[in-house]
Parts: sequence; structure tokens; C-alpha cells
Amino acid sequence: MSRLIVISNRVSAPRADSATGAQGGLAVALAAALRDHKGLWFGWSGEKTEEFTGDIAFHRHGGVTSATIDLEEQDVDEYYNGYANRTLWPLFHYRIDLAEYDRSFAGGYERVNERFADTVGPLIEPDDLVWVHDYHLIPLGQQLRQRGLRNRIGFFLHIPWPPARLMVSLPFHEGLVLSMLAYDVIGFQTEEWLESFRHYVERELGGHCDPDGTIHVGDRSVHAAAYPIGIDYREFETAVASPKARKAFERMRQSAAGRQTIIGVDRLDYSKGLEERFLGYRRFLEEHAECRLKLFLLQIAPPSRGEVDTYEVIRERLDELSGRINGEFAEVDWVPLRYVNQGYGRADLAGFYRAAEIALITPLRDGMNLVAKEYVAAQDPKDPGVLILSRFAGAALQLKDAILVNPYSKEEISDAILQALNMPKAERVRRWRALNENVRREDVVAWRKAFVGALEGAESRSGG
Ligand code: GDG
Repeated sequence: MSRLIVISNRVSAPRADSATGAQGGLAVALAAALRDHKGLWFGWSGEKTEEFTGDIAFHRHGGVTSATIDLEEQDVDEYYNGYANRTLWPLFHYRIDLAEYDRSFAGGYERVNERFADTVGPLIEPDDLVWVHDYHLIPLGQQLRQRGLRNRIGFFLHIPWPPARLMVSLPFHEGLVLSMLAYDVIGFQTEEWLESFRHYVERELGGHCDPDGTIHVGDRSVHAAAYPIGIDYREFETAVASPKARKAFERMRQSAAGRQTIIGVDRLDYSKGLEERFLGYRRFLEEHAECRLKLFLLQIAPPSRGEVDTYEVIRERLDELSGRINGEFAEVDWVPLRYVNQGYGRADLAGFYRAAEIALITPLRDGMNLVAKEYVAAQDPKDPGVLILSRFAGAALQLKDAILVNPYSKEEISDAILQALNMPKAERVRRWRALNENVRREDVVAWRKAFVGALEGAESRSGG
């Protein structure tokens, strides 16, 4: 079996307490793939140094080797906080109003991708499969080819691919997309993002797409397909059954004091639609005064990307809005919105999900959204909760038995909460069974097997 080299911006080294610790399911699943393939996980350590040295730190945990490099302060500013999170993230989430186009960002992005290629390149052996992850590293495949690598190299995009008409707002967009032709396999979360990519290739690059998923531009061809990511269902089941999760469940149920809990769990990010969600909830409280004391919304939102200004702005707005909602509706013995800016361990989260009768997950745009799948997996099969999900999350294409809403519409959010509150048990069970069947079957193991299988099936090519 070929070795697998996973390359991503950050490396999540596996830990012994994987089922109950703070580590994500993706890390667990990739670690499993790396153990099977005796591979290596390469990325940025998260540390900054005065000057880039290219020194690689190797660690070995649970049968997986990780290799990390430190980056310079300027690299982090221009590549990570700059091009990745101020330019590509907003653009790819359809927010060209927030996208910043700064030449220094583009230069830093190119430079760090070169630095990745320079340092990981020599670690790659001729027969290795190389799997590059996400928008931080789009041109890495091309950089590796330019250094003579002829291996099979795949790329998976965890976030949406924007419509061609938005993509063209990015300066030098052609160069970025042309660099992707260096890959053998390109994976998207959904058919929708794949379709946007194909449309771009046909419209802007004059390429054409075969029905089997092969894309041709000039003399280059690449296989592009949708590989919807899932959760590590088995790992999550274990987490839900753990004593820690049961304790978290009890804690929530006790503090709910017979009221129904609506839960939301999101990184604090404008793409997650938190402001719109709060406004939809507020509309519900206004329109249904008779329901007020029967429920509350628990929103867990650990801050992310604090060095990027737009994240500071959204944080301030949510602080203000949550305060306003509580000021407007709270009673001496009831607070309508519990807005929590801290993260919890996975087992705690699993317990909170199970304790919540309703999940309100309403991103304005999301590549997939794993929280929706985790909520489903955490439910009691005999008395499951109701999932309200944005139709603009990639997960909505699979989770059709959720209550699907337009996250921009306060009325739809309000109506969906009422529908969920009043849903008869038989309907809850019927919907949940269909959702759970999908979440269990299309899990993260199926995802990585499908992707790695496609990569294994690709023919090794000549460099260029
Ligand atoms: C990107 C794409 C795509 C959240 N709070 C805590 C915590 N989390 C965990 C959740 C879940 C993960 O973080 C979030 O995953 P999402 O999929 O919801 O969103 P992004 O972070 O934006 O991820 C997304 C994903 O990549 C995978 O391809 O689905 O569309 O944007 O697992 O549980 N975990 C812990 N404590 C928290 O407080 N331990």
C-alpha cells in the first residue's frame, strides 16, 4: 500500500483521549487513514518565528507521524490572516463585500505555499499518495510539480466554491484556478460547488467537462467530483455514551428546569449566520409570547480568527444583540438566550446535543457543516430532537428530512421553531431515522475511502 502524505494548514496530532477530548472528528479520521497507510501529516505548527528556517519538527503519537514547520510573523499576517482568511474565505462564502484584495496578501500566500513545497517535497517518496487540504494551499500541487514531483496528488476543498460571476472578482483568479490543474483529483463537498467550479472552467478557461467528471483545459486533465464529508460516527457514538457526556447531559437538563433547549454550536464566524439566527429567534419570541417561558436558546460560539478585524466586528455585534434580546424579554426567572463564548470538549458537546430538543443551525453559506451531523448522531433514538438546518449548508443536500430554512428570513426561522416545538413524536422519530441513516452511512471513513480510492485510481503523471 502506498504511504499517504496529508498536507493541511494546521496539523491535529491525534491524542489518546480522542473520543472524549477536544479534538475534531476530522483529525481522528485522517489519523486513522494515516495509520492504515503508514503516512505523514504535514503542516504549520501554529508558532511564529523571527525568521523562516524550514526546520521540521517530527512527532509521533498513536501510530501517526506529524511534521510541522514554524512560519514568520509576516507569513502569518499575509498568508493566514491575509489571503486565506481576508480574501479567499469571504469570497468563497459569497461575501465579496468583506473580501480584501491586497497584493501583499497574494505575495505572502504564494511565498508560504512555496515554503510548504520546499520543506515537504523532500519528505515525499516516489510512490506516496499526496492529499492537500483546503483553501490555504490551493497552489501547493503546482508548486510540488514544479519541483519535479510526479506522484498522484489530490486536493480537497472544505469550503464552498463560489459561482463564476463572483470568482472573477478575485484579481488573478485564472492563475489560481489554473494551478489546480496540477492535481490528479479535486474534491468538493457537494455537487453544487462542483457545478460552480465546472462552470468557471468552461466559461473562464475555455475548458470542457466530461460526464465522468474529467475536466480538460488545454492538454491538462483532472478528475473533479463531490465527496461529501461526514463525521466519525463510531467515535461520536462512543463520546455520547461516555460518563463525561452523560454528566454534561444531566447538567443541561437540570439547568433547563423543564424548558425546551434549542442549541446552536458554531465557530464565531460571519458565515454561520449567527446574527440572522438571533433575529429569527427574537421574531419567534415576539410573535409567540405564549411560548416564551417554555424554551431558551443556548448558543455556543467559541471565538476564532481573532486577529482578523471582521471577526472582532461580528463579535461586538453579537454581544450587543444578545444583550438587547435578553434585556427585552428576560424575566426574573428566565433568560431567553444563553450566549456562550467558550469551547467545550467533544464529550461535553455530545451531552449538550442530546439534551437539546431542537438544533438551530443556520449558516448563510457552509461547505458542509458537521455540527448538524453531530446533533443527529447524538440523539436518543426513542425520543429524538428536531434539526432545523439552513438550506445553504452543504449538509442540506444530504439531510433532507431536517426542517430546511432560508437563514436570511426571520419569519422562516420563527415558523421553523414553532413547527419543531409542536412536532409530534412519531414525526420526530420518522425524520430522525432518515437523517441518522444518512449520517451513519456517509461518515468520514466512507469519505476518505472514496477520496483516497479515487486518488489511487488516478494514473501517475509526468511533472510539469
Ligand atoms: C469547515 C467548513 C466543513 C465547534 N465548537 C466546538 C467544537 N466544534 C467542532 C464541531 C465540529 C467542528 O468544530 C465545526 O465543524 P463545521 O463543519 O461545523 O464548521 P467549520 O469549522 O467552519 O469547518 C465546514 C468542515 O470544514 C469540514 O470539512 O463541514 O463547512 O467551514 O466538529 O463539533 N468542538 C469542540 N468544542 C467546541 O466548543 N470540541
